[in-house]
Amino acid sequence: MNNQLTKQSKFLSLVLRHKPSKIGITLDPQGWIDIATLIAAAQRHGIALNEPTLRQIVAENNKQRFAFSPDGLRIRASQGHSIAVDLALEPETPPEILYHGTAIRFLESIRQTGLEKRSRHHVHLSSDYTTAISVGQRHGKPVVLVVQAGSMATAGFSFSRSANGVWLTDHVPVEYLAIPE
Ligand code: HQG
Repeated sequence: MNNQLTKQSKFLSLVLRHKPSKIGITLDPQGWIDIATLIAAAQRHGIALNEPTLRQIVAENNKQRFAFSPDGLRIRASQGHSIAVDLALEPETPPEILYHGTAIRFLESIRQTGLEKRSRHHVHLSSDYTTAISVGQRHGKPVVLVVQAGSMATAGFSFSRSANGVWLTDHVPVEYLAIPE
């Protein structure tokens, strides 16, 4: 993805996850916005966005962060919101093990309270170790925690999976985490 597209993609993350008011739009309760409305609002605020560019961003985004509605008329972020949206994801049975990448400096606090959702709507978990490392790296020296997701599900904790394959849950208590010393 070239620089211009990456910039537009970051702008989309901002308005579709965190601050739609920045360009005067409102998302529906499931986080969707009409593509034509989004493009017009972006253009009014000096962001050169058009439909082909939007389609390219959705197709090429490295984490598949955005998705079109089945009728192709609306777009939303697949996960990672800080504003209130209900993605209406179905609960799904997770694999036995999931991974959470974080920074070493957070471990002491995580040992006290387990994994919390912080400013997001869920705790984000990955099914592969490599993804977890790169998620953790965003915060500092990375460390990967192993989550006993299968045991959590058996104990009644609910999991769902976003359109881009991120596993989501509300809280991971310490007893389901392997935390390195
Ligand atoms: C940490 C990216 C102290 C948690 C990624 C994480 C992901 C605690 C940070 C998505 C804690 C929150 C989400 C506790 C959790 N004490 N720290 N009790 N519980 N934390 O960014 O999981 O690029 O909100 O370990 O790929 O890093 O945005 O969550 O380090 O899917 O598309 O608090 O964001 O995707 O950080 O990342 P974040 P995350 P995008």
